[in-house]
Amino acid sequence: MSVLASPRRPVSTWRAALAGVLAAGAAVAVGELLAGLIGGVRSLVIAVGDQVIDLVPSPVKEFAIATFGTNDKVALLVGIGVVLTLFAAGIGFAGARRFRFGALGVLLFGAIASVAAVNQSFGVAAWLAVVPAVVAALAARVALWFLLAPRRRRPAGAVAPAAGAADAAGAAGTGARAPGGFDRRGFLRAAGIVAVLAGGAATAGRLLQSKASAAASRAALMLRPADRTLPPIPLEAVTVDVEGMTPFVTPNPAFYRIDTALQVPAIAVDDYRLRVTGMVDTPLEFSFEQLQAMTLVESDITLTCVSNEIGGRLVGNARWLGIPLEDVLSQAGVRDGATQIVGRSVDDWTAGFPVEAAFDGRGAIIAIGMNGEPLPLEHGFPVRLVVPGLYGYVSATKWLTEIELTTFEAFDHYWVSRGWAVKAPIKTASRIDVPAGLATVPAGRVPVAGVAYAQLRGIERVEVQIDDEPWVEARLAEPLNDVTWRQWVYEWDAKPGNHEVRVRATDKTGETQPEERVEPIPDGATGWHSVLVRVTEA
Ligand SMILES: Nc1nc2c(c(=O)[nH]1)N[C@H]1C(S)=C(S)[C@@H](COP(=O)(O)O)O[C@H]1N2
Ligand SMILES: [Mo]
Repeated sequence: MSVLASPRRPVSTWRAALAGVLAAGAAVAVGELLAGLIGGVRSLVIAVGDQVIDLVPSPVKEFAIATFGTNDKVALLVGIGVVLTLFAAGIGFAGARRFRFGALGVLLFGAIASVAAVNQSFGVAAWLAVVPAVVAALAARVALWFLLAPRRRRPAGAVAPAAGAADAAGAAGTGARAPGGFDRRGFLRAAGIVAVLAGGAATAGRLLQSKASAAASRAALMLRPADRTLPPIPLEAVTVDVEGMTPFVTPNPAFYRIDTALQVPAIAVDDYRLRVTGMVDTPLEFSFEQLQAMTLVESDITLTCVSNEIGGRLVGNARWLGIPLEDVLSQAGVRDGATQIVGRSVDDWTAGFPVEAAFDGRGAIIAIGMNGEPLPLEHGFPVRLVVPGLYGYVSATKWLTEIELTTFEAFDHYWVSRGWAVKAPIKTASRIDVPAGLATVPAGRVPVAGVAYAQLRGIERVEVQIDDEPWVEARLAEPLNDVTWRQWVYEWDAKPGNHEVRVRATDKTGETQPEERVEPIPDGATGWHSVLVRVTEA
């Protein structure tokens, strides 16, 4: 390594400085990545920042707050960035003269970060807290060496290889050294490689950290019990006792998930804000605590997706905990003329539904809980909307950050601007769950069972048809309410052979599901669900 310590020709100042800054960038990026990968370990930037805050005398802190106000933290991070950049440029400059000086700078750097990391990590062993700082310092040293190291020169007359990386191999054995390593293009390429690697690592680290902090925030959250509770669900009454039957309450991990989010948005409760905006008398803003302090109600609601095919599984039933949407809107005061309530998520997805749906007593809620837990991250943690009777794409905004009062003329929400219907009440549907399609069962008594729903209207009747026989009525379990699904069963006396079993439901307005099959787009599928069953000799 002695050759590294004494390059014959110093590299240019800008190159040395850039090498130092990029090495520091690599260190910061590695710190972010490890903070994302190792639970409880903090970002090096944040650890150093918190350490600075701890060390700074309070008059300086007060000055900072007075000067920068709520931007004081941004100002601190910018300050750290500037100092770090200058320090890093210095390291690059020193390293270009003598690599060991640069390495010493990196070591100092790593030591400061280590001390900060140990002091600022809570509930993490010191040896673990120090890992990101140590690895970051190593990464900085490697990056610095990569950018400043001398390369073997090509033997005279050799054909220049296309890729700079081949230089060293092509020149092995000549012993000639080119101090300062790369030519200009080679250096820029190397600098680009370091920058891209660092950028990727930092981005991945930030994403992992926000996910981890949202998960930690959810794990630590104890929801307040409801002010208006519901009695436990009388499962005996609302279910049919058939093996393999769909559970009445869908367990959270089994609840269907539909959204446009590639990466589940991660919001920690402490960072959460809900704004009520647009055509209201008083725009409002709520923290999670403020929302949770409002009247909390429980509500059993079956949610479904407009994209659900006939007989599909994009439907689930949960006991939600939340604040009546009406309460929040009444507090803000909805102005005359507002016709549409738009829910906007943290990732700027939108859904919109009529204002009446918040005030007609159907029980639209701003939900914070699902089946006795905080909302799962994939189902909108920490806050979402649930509106009985409406398909999810117009109503059920997850990761809700804004409720905007507007008109239907003024705004097309996400799926409306992509060709789906503006008004999307849930259509009456019924599904055969048992026996499964293409099942083989022995002849004799075969229970045919499933679910049916007609949110807001309620299910009046479910009928089953075997092949071309007349329709026969199934036995309905008790309804829990008119916005949840209802189970049904028909005791079929199955004869050997292949049979088609069909179902249709009628709602309490007397409407029976139409036979005609239509596709989900633009406002939900119609048609009768059927399954083919093979019945063998008993
Ligand atoms: N932020 C956000 N909320 C959203 C969506 C989305 O893409 N982004 N999809 C909606 C759709 S189409 C449906 S059917 C429901 C599904 O809710 P779930 O995933 O909790 O079952 O969420 C709705 N809320
Ligand atoms: Mo949906």
